[in-house]
Amino acid sequence: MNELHCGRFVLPLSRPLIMGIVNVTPDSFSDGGCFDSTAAAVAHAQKLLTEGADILDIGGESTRPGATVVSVEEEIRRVVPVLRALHALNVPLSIDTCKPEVMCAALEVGVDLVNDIAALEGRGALELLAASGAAVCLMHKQGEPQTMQAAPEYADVVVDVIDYLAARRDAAQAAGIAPERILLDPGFGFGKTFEHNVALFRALVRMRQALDCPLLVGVSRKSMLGQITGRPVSERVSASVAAALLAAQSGAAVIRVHDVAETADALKVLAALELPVASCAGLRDNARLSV
Ligand code: 7PJ
Repeated sequence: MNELHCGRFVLPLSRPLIMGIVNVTPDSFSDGGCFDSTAAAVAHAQKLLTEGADILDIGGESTRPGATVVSVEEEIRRVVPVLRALHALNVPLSIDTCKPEVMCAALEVGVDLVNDIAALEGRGALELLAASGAAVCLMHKQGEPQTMQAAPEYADVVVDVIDYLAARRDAAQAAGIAPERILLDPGFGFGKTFEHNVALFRALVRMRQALDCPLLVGVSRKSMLGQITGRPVSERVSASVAAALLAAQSGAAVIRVHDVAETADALKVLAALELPVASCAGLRDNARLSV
């Protein structure tokens, strides 16, 4: 599949797409209340567009580990005015929610993609999406955001995640969602230890092949990058850009990021300079031989 059918748009997947994160949450993971009004969220979204975002992902509930649950009414109150304002801009709009009622309200406004960390497991969510023209991102998580980092366990994290995503992809298709409308996401940080996240990142190429479906990767500013660099959230831009680049090189179709301008530059460098995979391996082998 080399295009994504995404509501009003058909997006080519010949290069990795940048999904820019727009939080409309006072308690959000890293934007912490800076963009909690409609006007500020819309302004932030416009900035991300000028920086090179291909898709805007609007979220009204923080799903960071330990975050509190937001009511349906409150989430709709946060996101719908922002979606309405952005809809007129004619750019691909995504709603980041796991609540079918919020999906419904967002689809009524005309969002092009539903980004669901619960992979359309909510009651009526599959049917809702099937009846729309929107694309969907089906993400893997273990447990619920409030408790998921307590003690995540897997028989084999890569196999378990592939099996889950394959089952949700099949359920979506059986409900009537066409394959060209589906993205899959291993869900970095959602009920995963550092080692689980590393194993999944290293398996991106394998996952892409096993699932035969474009992948979305979201590692921007996440704790795994804090563990690697020892830096707090506010200082994880460089690590996030490095991880975005590696995800793109591993074949990710969509990269979900906070820092759009920096990621866009990095992806331009990748597009201009990328060596064929085989010759990269050759160089690495040569380098090893010469030391
Ligand atoms: C993800 C997400 C992710 C998808 C969040 C954060 C936490 N949606 N929503 N994938 N993460 N599809 O941005 O740190 O990884 S919220």
